[in-house]
Amino acid sequence: MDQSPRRSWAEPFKIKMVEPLKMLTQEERKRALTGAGYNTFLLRSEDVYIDLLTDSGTNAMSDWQWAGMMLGDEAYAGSRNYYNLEEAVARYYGYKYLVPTHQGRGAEHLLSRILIKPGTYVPGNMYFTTTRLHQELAGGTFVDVIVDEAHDPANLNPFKGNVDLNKLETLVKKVGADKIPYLSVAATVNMAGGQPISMANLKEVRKYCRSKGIRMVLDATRAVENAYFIKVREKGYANVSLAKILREMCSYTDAATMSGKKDLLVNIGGFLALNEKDVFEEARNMVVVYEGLHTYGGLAGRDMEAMARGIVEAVSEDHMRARIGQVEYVGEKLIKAGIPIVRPIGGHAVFLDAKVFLPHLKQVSFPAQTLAAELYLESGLRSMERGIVSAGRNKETGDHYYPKLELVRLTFPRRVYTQAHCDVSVETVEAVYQRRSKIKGLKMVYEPKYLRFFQARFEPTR
Ligand code: PM9
Repeated sequence: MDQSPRRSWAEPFKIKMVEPLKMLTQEERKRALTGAGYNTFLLRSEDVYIDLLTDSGTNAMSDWQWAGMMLGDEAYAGSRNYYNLEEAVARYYGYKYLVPTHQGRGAEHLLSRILIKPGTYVPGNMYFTTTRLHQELAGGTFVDVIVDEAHDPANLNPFKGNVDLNKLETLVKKVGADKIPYLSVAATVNMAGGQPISMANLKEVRKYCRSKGIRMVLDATRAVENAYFIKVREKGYANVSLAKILREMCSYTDAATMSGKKDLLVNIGGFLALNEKDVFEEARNMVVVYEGLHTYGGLAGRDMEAMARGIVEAVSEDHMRARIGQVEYVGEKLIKAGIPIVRPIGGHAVFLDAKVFLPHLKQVSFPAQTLAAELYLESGLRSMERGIVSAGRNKETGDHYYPKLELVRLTFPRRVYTQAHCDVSVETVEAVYQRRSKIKGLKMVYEPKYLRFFQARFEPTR
């Protein structure tokens, strides 16, 4: 990574197509927010000024990816773009077999149905919403085995995504290795604040799992961002390419689920990648039931081509330095302004610590949901709650889970916003911070059964 000829993290691209943005008046924003039940997922995109809801499917594609879209082979079976994707996954991720899916949860669904039997346990380095739900729907129980530091927003451990081997061992001793179909490792860990897992930890966990005959499945959704953190933070990797680091990470696992909508710079797409032939055969059988034929998995040929090309672009050192550089730029400005955020700054987003931001609100008054609503009211900035609402309910007791982390995520789509947009976002957070003591909480007035954060509705408390 030659940094000398360029200032800071400046983007390694120029813009040749633009999409106009508009900002509603405060009165209009208030109406939009009330109409959306104080849930940023229920806002119309047109009513949003800067959209930091998610980095999922919101990326800007390159001219090379758009050119690839024109080469879409829209055959029902055996599209050439499927073979291009298969080759790219084998080369950059190293898995033998590929099953395309419409997005990440399609892959999670297939894998969970195949490997998880009722009464089994799936340990993981923190839960992710869709991943855990598919595990539970298949009859499994998720068990959190991430290091304690991950639950502490202020802890500066550079690898807060690491698996705690003691926690894993305790589970194995308690339930037996034969009750654990696989260990789920995410890189980076979204719900912990985009925190990476180290190569040393992956290696050590692999050794332990091998000795017990436990499979490892990688959630590779943001694995290239994780590879970047390994490169800049872990001893021995400074001069290793991101592509090589990624291959090494994957080599310690048996399979991967992938939401291509993040690292892979596309608007739709995902896959399940495997090394075990029999599991692959099962997945290929099931994909035709739930997604589409095994050579398209719910995607158009052009979507697969864009994703195959995105795989190549994702490991570009310049791209990743600018991508993470932008997130760090925002995070550092917020730290300077005294705003409480999760540290170290994550890969895909800056996470505001709503418990510290709004200390007068109890967790049952949904501080992160409230803060996300206030950011929208302030300037039309859209963010996402990642706290008690996202955590859902314990299926046994019916009570809310009360996660230690009560966060609001400012998530950066790749190659979409400029430094000036970043500055406006920071100013918005600062303005809400100034008036934080006057902010009142919310109550939930509608709660859907699954993944409630998407569609729940709220009203202000008096
Ligand atoms: N992540 C995100 O905004 C999409 C909406 S929230 C459910 O962060 C991981 C680590 C993810 C992820 C989605 C999925 C599911 C799996 N693993 O959205 O189905 O961050 O493509 O992927 C979202 P799909």
